[in-house]
Amino acid sequence: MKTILVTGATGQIGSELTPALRQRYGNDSIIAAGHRKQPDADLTNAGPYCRLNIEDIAALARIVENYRIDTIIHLASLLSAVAETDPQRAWSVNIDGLFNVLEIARQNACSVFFPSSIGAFGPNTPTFDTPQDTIQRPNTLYGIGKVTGELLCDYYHKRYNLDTRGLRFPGLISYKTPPGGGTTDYAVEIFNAAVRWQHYTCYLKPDTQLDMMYMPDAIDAIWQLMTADPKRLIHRNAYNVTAMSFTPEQLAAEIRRHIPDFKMSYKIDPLRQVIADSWPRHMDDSAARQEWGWQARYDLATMVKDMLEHITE
Ligand code: VAH
Repeated sequence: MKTILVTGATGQIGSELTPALRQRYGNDSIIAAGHRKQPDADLTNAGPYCRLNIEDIAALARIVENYRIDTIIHLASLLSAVAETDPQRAWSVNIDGLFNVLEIARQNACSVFFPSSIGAFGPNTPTFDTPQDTIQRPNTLYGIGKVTGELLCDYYHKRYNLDTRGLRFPGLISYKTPPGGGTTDYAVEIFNAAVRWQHYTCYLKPDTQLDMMYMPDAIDAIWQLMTADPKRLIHRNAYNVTAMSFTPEQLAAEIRRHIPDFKMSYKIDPLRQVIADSWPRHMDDSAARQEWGWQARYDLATMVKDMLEHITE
């Protein structure tokens, strides 16, 4: 990887991945692209930033050709809950956008990273120790987009020998950007609420167990996968990866170890509860461990401690 384009660079993953890649490869080797007019200064001051609507293939082509991009980390996407409120726009951004990336990557021999998700599984997928290879019939537009994306990336690898690689991320927890309309956003919002008000009203039921991962592990996983020996990659699109699996009440209990007065109440959001209930509880990520050495560093206790320390700062 020498010149990398990060689409969706102002989003939850992109806003942390971009500076991390700039640290490894140099500021001018990482071109950040987002739909926002005024992204954070630390994104634009540290290196190239381009406004990009991922639905505009000509604009994408110009960026890839002008900067001689050799790798596209494609993060531009609508998340699960917001996608259900506007499925037509979600299809255009999430799938037509990915198709644009794969077509431009094919024409310019770029490698492509695609973030899949636990959302790529559905209600009849085994919910515990979800296998790497299993049934995938999601019933959300977001999930349909993720399965389609996995299949498209595999197709472009097999048909055109494009170097496509992907990860099925669980819910991602971070403190640098506000939540962006996902189903797992509660696990991000809860920390600010706990520090400021010692109270949070959760929109998922107390026993809704979901796979989760702390953002530093997600950033490491992307880099490890994209620099892995291609000969070892069997399940390119896309690897199950997880770090922990917990319920809202378990997360609240862990926060209470640091903020004893923290209280949690519940006001269920039917849309996001239905989406969460269709997802697995815990994935088997042994294929990622075997094929490219995946290993999470953060668990529930160390993630909560680190999140609270940063937010309190
Ligand atoms: C969402 N945070 O909630 C994303 C993610 C597994 C969840 O895909 O939509």
